[in-house]
Order: sequence, then structure tokens, then C-alpha cells
Amino acid sequence: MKNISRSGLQPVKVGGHDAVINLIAAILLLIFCGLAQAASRPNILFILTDDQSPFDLKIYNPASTLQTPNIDRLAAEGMVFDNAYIMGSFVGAVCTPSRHMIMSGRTVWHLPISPAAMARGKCPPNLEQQTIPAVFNRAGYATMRTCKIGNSYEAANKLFQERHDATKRGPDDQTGSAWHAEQVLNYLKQREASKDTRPFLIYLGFSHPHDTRDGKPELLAKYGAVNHADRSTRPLLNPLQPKLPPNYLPAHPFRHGDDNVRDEVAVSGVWRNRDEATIRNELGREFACVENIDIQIGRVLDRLKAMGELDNTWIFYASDNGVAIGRHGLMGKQNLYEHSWRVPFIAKGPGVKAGSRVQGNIYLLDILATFCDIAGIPAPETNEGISFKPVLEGRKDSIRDTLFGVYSGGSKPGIRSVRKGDWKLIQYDVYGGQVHETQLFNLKENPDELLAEHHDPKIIALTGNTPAKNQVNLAGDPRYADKLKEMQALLLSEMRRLDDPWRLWNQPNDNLPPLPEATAASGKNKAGRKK
Ligand SMILES: [Ca+2]
Repeated sequence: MKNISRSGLQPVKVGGHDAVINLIAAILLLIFCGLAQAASRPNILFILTDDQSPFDLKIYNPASTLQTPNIDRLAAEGMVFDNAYIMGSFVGAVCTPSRHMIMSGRTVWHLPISPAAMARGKCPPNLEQQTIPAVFNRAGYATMRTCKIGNSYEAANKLFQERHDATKRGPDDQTGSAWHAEQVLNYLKQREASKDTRPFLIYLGFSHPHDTRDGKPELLAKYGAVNHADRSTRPLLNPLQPKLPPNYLPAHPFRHGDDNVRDEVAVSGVWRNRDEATIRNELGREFACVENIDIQIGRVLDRLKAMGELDNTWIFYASDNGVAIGRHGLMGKQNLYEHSWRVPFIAKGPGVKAGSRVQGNIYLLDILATFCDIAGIPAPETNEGISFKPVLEGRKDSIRDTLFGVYSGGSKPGIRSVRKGDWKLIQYDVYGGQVHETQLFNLKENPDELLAEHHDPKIIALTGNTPAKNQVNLAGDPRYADKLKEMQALLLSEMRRLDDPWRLWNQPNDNLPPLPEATAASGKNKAGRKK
């Protein structure tokens, strides 16, 4: 009889008996390869903090006094991403869409909670079955999660095989970040005791440094801060407190779109105050909380090392969004300056070049595709993210040219941003057309997005930072009129490509159907005013 060899090219003649033996051998080989692949699948430890600006960390801001030896070591042994972003939010609780995007790999207007997305067929039903825990459960991984409760993607969260969620923002080990680490350490102990050899995916989410930033006493003392809770007084200045950031302002120069959101008015210890002592004390609290997170990460990494798991474990460190804390006169993350739109992102794993640094140009929504890629699992068809495995392998510096951001949790259509190379555009169309503002920055020359207000001698005296002449908003500068036009065209094309349901005052309306009032209002009322 005629048969085809496994090379698929040469017809060979073999007897019937030989053919059966060959078939059995081929099947055994396939089974063996499959088992070998399963056994060599890497573990994944995904560490996610809540509300952390990249500029707190020394790896992004060498002037920072924050001490994070374990995060620094991850960076030294792994890869630091300079351009990692969230795609944004349509509600005040930026965490919520961000965590939906992380879990599902969907873009911002294509989530189950995006305005009118389900009704308009922009998001498939039962998306939770295509999220990180669902995909990795099906692939034979052991999945475990600890994180805060709320402002998240509950339908996906509950699919982790083991789950210990609680919001822990207290000042001691039982009520603070140590609790989350403890859940992972317990899980690893059980894994060892039960001789579970499946690869694991652990989602280690911390509730801090999101406010209330109640730091541990010894760490607060280190950063000269107190857990200030008395509305009738201001905290005292202390030389150990972090300095004011170079882009600090006592107020934002114009109404940016959501100036009554809880982060801007109701953070305990800050409220509406933007004086130097309040901001520096709050930054000290932030640093105390992050250093505690760093200590907890160290405990988990030590345990993995002792178990002999560390070499086969990918570790990713990120935050679900940035935060302002006094930068540009803002407190929260309901804006699109770099401190809030960007996030810290570090990756360490088998084959990653130690101490490497890349642009990346990634969104957090690329995580699902990347996790699948490094584990050898096909990404679900619903995924819209791009795997950045080629970046991790040193074959590419970035995976896209253009980055889009939205904040429309306050007045509509809200704020939009677009970045390409060194150039960034932010447009504000807020308060029913009362505010139309445009900002154009060259981030290479003006990384802190300094404005004319930062050139005020009173501000310079406070921050100690004297801006260069060109470190301003360049939107009104005729020398950059062409660049402005180019960036505005890019913003419109991104809004069209990503199904943005709104247009700004200076864009064609594209005959977009109006959003159902109920959807737009429910987003604002249910989530927009909460943390
Ligand atoms: Ca958050």
C-alpha cells in the first residue's frame, strides 16, 4: 500500500503491519511531546498594585526617595517598560474598566460595561469565559487570586480556582498589604504539601497604595508622614517627606472635566487641600504603602526561590492606573497626564535580558495575549490585545506606534489623548461645551508636561524646579501648527478605529447615534462617584 511519511513529501511503501506500528509510534510521540510541553510550561506571577504613578519609583524617577529594593531587583534582573499605558475609562472608577481590559484583552469601548457596547454588538456575550482565569483553567494551569474587592471584573474574578479577596488598606499586617502576601504564601505551602505539579498562574493584587493610604508606623516615620485624618487641621511639614513633584500646582489651570469626583475632593487626609504640607505628607503616606508592598513582594519571591520555582516563573509587575497626588493640581487618576495615564511595568522571566529597558508601547490589555503566548496557549478569539513576547525576547522595542487614551467619567465627551513618538496631544471637551482645551507636548523635551503656570516664580520657589523656556503647552505655538494638525488627525482616526461613541467639538460628528441616556447616566451614577 501507499503511505505518506510524516515529512509529508515522499510517498513510501510499507506493509500493513509496519503502518500500524508507525501509527502507534507517532501517537506515542505526540503524547510524549504534549506531556513534555505541559511540564515545561512556565508559572506566571502577576503583581498588580492599585493607583500607582510610575514616577514614584526610582526606576522611572531617579530623584524619588522611595526605597523599593525588591522591585528594583526585579528591574535589574528583568525588563523595564517605559511606555506602558491604560486605554482609559468612561467612569470615575478608572480601576473598573482597566481591570476588565486586563482580564479580557478587550479595548476600552468593547467591554461588557462600555456604554451601549452590548446593545450595539461591540462585545460578545459571556466574555468572562474568555478571560485570564478561564483560559488558563482550560489549559491545565492552577489559578489563584488575591486582590481588593470591588471596582473590578467580578464575573472573571470568581473563575480563579482559588480566591482570597478582601480590601486591605489598613496600617498593620492583618489589615494591610501583608495579608495579600500571606494568601499567596499559604497557597504555595498547600501546593507544596499536595505535590501539585501543574504550572500556576497567581494574580497577586494589592489594595494599596490606593487611598486611604494608612501606612505602617515605622514606614510612615521613615518618610516623615502621618496618617492624617483630621479635616480641621493640616499635617505638618517634615524634612523627611518626599519633595513636591516638579509638575506640582496648587490648582489645575482650568476645569478639567471631573473636578468633583471623589478622588479630587474626598481622599482622607487631603480632601480639597493642595498646600505643600498636605501633598508632601500624602506622598510620604504613598511611599510608606509602596515600600510595604515591596517588602511583601520580597517575601513571595523568597518563598518561590526556596521552592525552586523561581527560574521557571514569569513575574510581571504593574499598576491598574497611575495617580496624580498633587501633580498639575490634581489628586486622582481622572485625567490623561503621564502620571495618571501611564503605569509602571516590569517583566522578568526565562530568557529576558537582565537590566534591559524598552519603550514597549503596550497597554495593560495586551497582558492576556502575552500570557497566552509565553505559555504556548492560543489567545481567545475575543482578544484584541497584541502579544509583546517579541519585546520580552529582545526582538522588538515596541509593538505599536500610536497610543490612545480616554477619560470620560465626568462630563461628556470628556478628555482624549493620543501619543506617537515624542509627541502627545490632549483635548478636553467638557462641561457641556464650556471648556474646550488643547494641549500639545513634546515628551522628550517636556517629560513632566509642564505648563505656563509652572514658570510662575512662586511655583518655582515651592518645587525648586526651573522649567526651560520650551517646557510649556505647545498647542498655541505657530511653529507646531502642522504637528498639532497631524496629532488631531491621528486622534480622530484612533477614535474611529476603536469605536469611540463620542466626538469632540472640533471633529466631524460622523453621524454617530446618540447613546441611550440610561446607559450614559448609569455609568456616571453607579461607578462615577465612587472609588
Ligand atoms: Ca486603581
